[in-house]
Amino acid sequence: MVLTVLTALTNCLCFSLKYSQPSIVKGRTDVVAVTPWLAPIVWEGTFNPVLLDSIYKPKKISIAVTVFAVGKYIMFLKNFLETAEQHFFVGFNVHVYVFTDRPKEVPEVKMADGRQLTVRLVPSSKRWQEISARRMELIQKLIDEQLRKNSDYIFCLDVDSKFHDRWGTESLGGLVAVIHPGYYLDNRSKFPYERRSASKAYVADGEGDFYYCGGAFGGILEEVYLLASTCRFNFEEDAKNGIEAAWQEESHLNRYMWINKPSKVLSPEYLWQDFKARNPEVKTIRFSGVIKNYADIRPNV
Ligand code: 5GW
Ligand code: MN
Repeated sequence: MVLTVLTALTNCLCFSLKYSQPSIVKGRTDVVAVTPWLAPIVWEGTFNPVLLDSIYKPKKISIAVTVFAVGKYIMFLKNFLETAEQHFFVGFNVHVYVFTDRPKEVPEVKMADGRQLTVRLVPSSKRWQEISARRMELIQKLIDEQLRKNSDYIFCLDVDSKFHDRWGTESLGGLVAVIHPGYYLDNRSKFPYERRSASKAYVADGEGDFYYCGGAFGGILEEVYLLASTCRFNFEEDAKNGIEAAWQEESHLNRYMWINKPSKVLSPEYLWQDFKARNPEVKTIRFSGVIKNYADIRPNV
């Protein structure tokens, strides 16, 4: 008993923290902060960042990040890494794994103590669909070969994006998905799910909860491992049958999240798009996709 109490005390610094009293009747009323399967939907104003950090700090967690910068997409990496230093899990152990075919062009970005970067070489590819197909496989391999030894959580993020505000411990969960900023006000019939039943990414009419981003997902290693291996398998099955889902791995991810409900859902604050005007319920933008000139950056397809 004494031991339990001691452990409980050392496991959370929140007992010594002064913070405003939580309420179960007052809070944000303009957004929904919980899914019908009782997963939190993380919006600004629904959590206390200082309290959350104090809960996770003594656990000495490590967060792995995967980011692909293949071909000309290497040009986005500097901004991504520099802004991650300012906003992504500041004060925690973060290990960024950069997958690139241009290791010499990986920028030198000064990282704080407890943060590091590793470059993993990938072959160049003319067709994005090939890179995309291999992304899940490479994430799976990374978890197998490296992460089980040194990481607790993983986030897989698009490189053509940057951080503007805190992305931290409030985002941690078993299986974490981000709501796509382009569709969250729409009826599910408008979601760009894969609609052909021949595809393993198929979502039927009248099905689907939300439309999630392919550009950011994460969670604990084992959950992301299952996601990556399932999406990879389904992607390859489709390829064998000569079918490619409407939005490639994003379609497979959406199918996966329909079957396996995420245990934490991040609001579109966690992946906005720079070309989109901010809606009133979006009180802060934490991470956003930058505007890109497709003709400049994509290989010829
Ligand atoms: C993407 C589309 C067509 C051709 C090439 C690519 C591509 C994507 C590429 O040449 N190199 C590369 O590293 N990527 C990675 O895939 C980047 O991490 C990128 O952020 C991610 C997803 O592709 P995006 O960002 O172009 O997709 P959208 O849906 O965010 O526009
Ligand atoms: Mn992107």
